[in-house]
Amino acid sequence: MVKKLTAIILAVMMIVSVLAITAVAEEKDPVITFDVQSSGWEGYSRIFCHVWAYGGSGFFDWQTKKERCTDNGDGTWSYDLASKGITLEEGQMYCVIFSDDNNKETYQCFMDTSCFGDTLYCDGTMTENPVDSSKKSETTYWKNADKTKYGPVLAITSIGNVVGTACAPDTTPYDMFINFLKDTLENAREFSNKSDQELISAIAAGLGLTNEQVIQAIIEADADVDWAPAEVPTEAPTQPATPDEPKPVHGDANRDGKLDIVDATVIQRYLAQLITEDAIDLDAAKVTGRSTVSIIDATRIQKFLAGICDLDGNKPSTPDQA
Ligand SMILES: [Ca+2]
Repeated sequence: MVKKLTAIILAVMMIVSVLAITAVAEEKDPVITFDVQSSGWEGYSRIFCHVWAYGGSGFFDWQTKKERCTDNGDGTWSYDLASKGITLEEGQMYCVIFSDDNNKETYQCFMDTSCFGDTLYCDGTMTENPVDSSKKSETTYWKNADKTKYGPVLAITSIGNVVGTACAPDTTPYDMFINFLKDTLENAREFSNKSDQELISAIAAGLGLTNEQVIQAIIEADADVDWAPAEVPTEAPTQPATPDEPKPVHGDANRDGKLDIVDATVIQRYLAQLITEDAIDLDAAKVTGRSTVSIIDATRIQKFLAGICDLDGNKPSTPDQA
């Protein structure tokens, strides 16, 4: 009986140890590879890899000895993080740039420990430097990773172009847009040669923002922009196309002859006592027909601009009412 038990225990131990070996074998070595051939770079003699913790600093100085990669002889070069003394922490996001000794470099790409064993390749497109629009670098993607998480870093550039595919873990496209409105819009206006309408519509499309989100962000950033939704969103299930006949312009709270997002903002500023009665047409602002102007009027204008209802608050899908 004792012998039999021992045999069973031995058998179980063997199975456990085999499983443990399998688990270890599936863990990838901390090596990342760059498909230099896909970059079209020529005449280089060295390839370097620069890795840094997102939001932090690099492990080594740019193109120093510890950043040198190893030539695999097949057009790819690898960087063995362990051999350079780098340990990546689980759950931390990192960025990586490969470069050569001819001033060529890739655009920053997100990575973490799940990218070990993977290869970065170029798809032939160039990415505008988010800070300096005169600089462009090679766009890279991981062969086996989700582009929206580990791809080229999503950003709105200094002149208002959306670049990259992977949103940073500590922000959202919506927050990026608000920061753009607050910090970068003026610069983008000056150097992009685009109207507010073109700039903001392109950014919204690039970031996947809805008209409602754009309107909300404009209000939140307190930005004075000349933008209106180009199309009625099709989120409502039975929503027909906007009728062709022009609607009467109520709600022109700032008396500039048109109804747009600025009017909702003017109402909010008035309610917050940031402007006086002189700067608002109170009669025009009472779009809901109440005796005093309220936040409901501003909201009604926002919903109208987003195509959710008409200025009377009716859904566009009820044309048969009297
Ligand atoms: Ca107006």
